[in-house]
Amino acid sequence: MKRAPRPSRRQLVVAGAVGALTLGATAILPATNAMAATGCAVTYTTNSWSGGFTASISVKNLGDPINGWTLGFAFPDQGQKLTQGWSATYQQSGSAVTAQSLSYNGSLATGAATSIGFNGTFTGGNPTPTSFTLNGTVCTGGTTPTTSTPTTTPTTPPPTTPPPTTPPPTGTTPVAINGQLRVCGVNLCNRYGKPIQLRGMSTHGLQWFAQCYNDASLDALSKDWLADLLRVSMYVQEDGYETDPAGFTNRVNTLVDEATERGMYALIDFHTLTPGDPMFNLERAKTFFAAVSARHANKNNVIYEVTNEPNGVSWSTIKNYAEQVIPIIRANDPDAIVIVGTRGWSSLGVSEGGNSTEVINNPVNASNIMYAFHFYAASHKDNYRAELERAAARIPMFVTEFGTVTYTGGGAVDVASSNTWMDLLDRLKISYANWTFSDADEGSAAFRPGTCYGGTYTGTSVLTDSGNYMRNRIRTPDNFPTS
Ligand code: IDC
Repeated sequence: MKRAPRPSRRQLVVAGAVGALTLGATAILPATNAMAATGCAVTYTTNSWSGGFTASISVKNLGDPINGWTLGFAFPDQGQKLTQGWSATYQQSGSAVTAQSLSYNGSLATGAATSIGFNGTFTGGNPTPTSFTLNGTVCTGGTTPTTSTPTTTPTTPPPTTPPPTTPPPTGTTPVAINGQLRVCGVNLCNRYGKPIQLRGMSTHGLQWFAQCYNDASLDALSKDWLADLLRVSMYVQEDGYETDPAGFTNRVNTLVDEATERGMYALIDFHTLTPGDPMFNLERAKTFFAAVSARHANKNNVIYEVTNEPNGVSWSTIKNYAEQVIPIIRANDPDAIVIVGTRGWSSLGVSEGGNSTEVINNPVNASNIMYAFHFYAASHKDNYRAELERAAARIPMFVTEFGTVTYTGGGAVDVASSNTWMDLLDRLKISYANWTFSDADEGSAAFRPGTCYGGTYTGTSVLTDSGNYMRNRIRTPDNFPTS
């Protein structure tokens, strides 16, 4: 493709807590003919807090279409350290940083842009780099021509490729609207790049309540409860996965397929609980996640939760475990979100006397990940809420399990505490799955005992207090943003 050079332009805009800038100027002309036209424009925006910052980067290709890209830049200050990135694979060496495209955002047509970002720490100064390269070309906002005779008067106007737009939804289910999700900043974002909250239910242990998961119950979850999410809770011990790996893998796969058919997101929970050290199950986790990620690699609705509730172990052990399991998932399903449990039964450490600082200062070395937080409303109150809110401003949080009752899974619904929790999650757009979509004989179960042998799951007559409470919260309109 031959194109005329554009007039040079240069602009610098500074905005935001630390700064935002757009770079633009004519690029250096190549000496050879018939080179692909190259050119790029980068917008880099940061938000900072004491010691940390989030960078949001828009990368626009102004040259010929490219398939795979590497963005390069240098932090102006050696004290800046990239901690967790998303939508690209990041590497930092000294102050030099590279961000490499992933399979889903590597292709950029002429004029197309994609958004990536990361969290970082800094000791002071301005964390805004001043120069970027895309596949080695300095991003000056201009285009380089394909010929070495740039003085020729252009005979064709510059291309008028419209900005890329995400196609409108093809259906009304949560997955049809939101598509492949990704982490952006501290949020869970849909295919329009907009933060969303998923609201849904967790199964009970598949080894005990298989009878509760069938077409009728899952139809009720999707069409009567209007849930966005099914968490598939596969215990590893307590007569779970370890007793029949192939059988439990099949059950999980079947339930993921059932969620997919109904346009719901599926959260695959490797439900470790006792023992609390996830390393006890490392080899099982590797085998299991290799199988399920291969099976669901082409789906856009699967989220992986690599360990349910680590307890009695350090954050560094959990992180080490996650960093061994995540690459196995990524090898098959590179763009899926992975959720990592936190210390103290996924309490961000609070239930073991800690807090989220250990995670914020030492995040899992992987992109597109979130951290799990669990609570039981009758047991866990203001100090847990405060810690979740503090963490959620820094790292992406997902409430993969919670109860309206006590942490034993039993007792009465604590309406006041549950309301406060739900309002907090809604306000922060934190996604959640409630324990449990089952008829277990315990206060946390949504259905009255015996429901799963009856065949009817819709309406309120089959529900417990907790089920009724959760159905009311979940079935309000989602209002997912679509532009
Ligand atoms: C509980 C179940 C209960 C079961 C017990 C042990 O409700 O029927 O006997 O596990 O397996 C969690 C765990 C979750 C617990 C739940 C309630 O993730 O497995 O389920 N809970 O105790 N963390 C905090 C509470």
